[in-house]
Amino acid sequence: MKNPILTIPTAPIAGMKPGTSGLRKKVTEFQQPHYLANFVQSIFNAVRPTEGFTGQTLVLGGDGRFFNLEAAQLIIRMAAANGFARVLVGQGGILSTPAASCVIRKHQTFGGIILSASHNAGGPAGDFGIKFNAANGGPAPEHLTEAMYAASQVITEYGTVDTPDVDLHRLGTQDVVGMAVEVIDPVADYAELMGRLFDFPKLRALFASGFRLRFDAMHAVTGPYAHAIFEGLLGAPAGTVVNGTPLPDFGDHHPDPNLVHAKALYDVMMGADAPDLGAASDGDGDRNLIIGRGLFISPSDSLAMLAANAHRAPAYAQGLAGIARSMPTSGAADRVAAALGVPCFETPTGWKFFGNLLDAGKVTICGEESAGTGSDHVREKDGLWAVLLWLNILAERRQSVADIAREHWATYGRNYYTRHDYEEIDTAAAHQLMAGLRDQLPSLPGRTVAGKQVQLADDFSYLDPVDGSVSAKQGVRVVLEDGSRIVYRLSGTGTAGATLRVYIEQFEGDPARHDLPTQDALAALIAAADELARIRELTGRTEPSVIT
Ligand code: VG1
Ligand code: CO
Repeated sequence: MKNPILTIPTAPIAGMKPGTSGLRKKVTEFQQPHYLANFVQSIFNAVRPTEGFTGQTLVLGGDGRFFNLEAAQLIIRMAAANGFARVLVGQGGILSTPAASCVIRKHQTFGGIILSASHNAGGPAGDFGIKFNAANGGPAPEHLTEAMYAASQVITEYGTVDTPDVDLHRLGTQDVVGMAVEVIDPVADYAELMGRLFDFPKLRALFASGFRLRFDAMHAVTGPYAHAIFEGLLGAPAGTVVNGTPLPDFGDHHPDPNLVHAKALYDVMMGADAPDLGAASDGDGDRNLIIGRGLFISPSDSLAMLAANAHRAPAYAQGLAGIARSMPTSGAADRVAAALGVPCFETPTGWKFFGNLLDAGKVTICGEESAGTGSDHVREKDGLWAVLLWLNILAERRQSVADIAREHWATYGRNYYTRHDYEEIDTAAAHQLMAGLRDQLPSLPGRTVAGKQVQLADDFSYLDPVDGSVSAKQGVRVVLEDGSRIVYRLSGTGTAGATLRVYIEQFEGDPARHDLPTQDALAALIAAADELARIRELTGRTEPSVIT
């Protein structure tokens, strides 16, 4: 019989450097001959143990976007050729990012490949992405993504097998040249984990008492999870979950749960007869948007409020070991950590930097200003987890989201916070802008910005307290004498031009001033941010594309 394993000669393709979260490119780029195969083989080459993949299991799933199914078939073939014993794949190729992390950990596998470009648009003209998570269930740390990139620059061949497609819709085990492909229910393991973390009987009682949730799955991956958990296990009425069917192009929307792309949800929550809680998630289910009746909760505030109240959910009843937040995320969580008497860690942007802290047991809850919150239950941020924790807190406190927020600010003070994104600006202009800021850094301390003295101006560098690795150039920050901050960095997830993110924060201790519109409260700093970086002048933009 002819050997079904094929070794295909190939050559390096430029530009395969993973960004903040995996390799993201236009679908059309991934569709080029050998492109996906080159990167998958580069992953395998970078992570292969000396003894090979014999006996190892790979987890595979994605957010349901266009090109996921073709990619899944190729990866299964390549896993077989590379010697894996088993692939666990979500039915229909579906696994949310947090569910993939859960499956990797629960089944003690080698790791997993997640097919997603997260909040980026999908469809044939949209984006595709691929990321590798290690055995702890977390995103590959920087030394591994660097190794993948290095492997992609010297690749000469990849392995695949000449076999028909597996049926990804049929649950159960199929054989691919001696490798077992097990198609699993993408929701089951994850739902079971959520049931252990939270007080489901109490949440059922909450919904039975008439509590109203509106969850917008944005036609992305959380639809099946949200239907099964909220409307199934917790008995919320049908219609609680909207846009709950994953579509390859997300219904032609960006699956980004922010105030631009989830505007419909925002409008419902600000309208008459709004539900008690509005929430949304992104393409791959790791982000969350939280809106109370009449009040948007900034992700930075949500992290702080969840941390302050986490002990009300069974999983966190014993308290928190510590809290971690990404550098641009507001200091609201730091105030909670201080009150709890636990450490607060400041990491670069991207969930991969939380993995070591979580593995070492140094932190229990982590979060990013970009609507990512999670805990030590998996090694990814987790959108539905955040919604369930909010629900559990609401069920215990029996107060509105707005009342909880106002009490929180009265206790800890309010960190007014906003992020301004300038999307798809000219790449050269973006780099010029950042270089201009870096040049100013030495002369900024002592200067007056927005009426206050600059206390610290630097390009954030992170020393990982667990493995001692250093990640430099993680964002320019200008900190004023009262702790107010302006932070600038370029996005590492876009696929067209550059995206400048400007993060602005100011603390307000006086409860009489806790109800200002955020953009008004921060107006002086917003103007100063433009002046310092010459944003209008260099980008030609008069306003941000997205304000959160
Ligand atoms: C963005 C966010 C970052 C997040 C990353 C991945 O990165 O700012 O906080 O971890 O997306 O999230 P960047 O480099 O574009 O700022 V997701 O939901 O795309 O996996
Ligand atoms: Co995401």
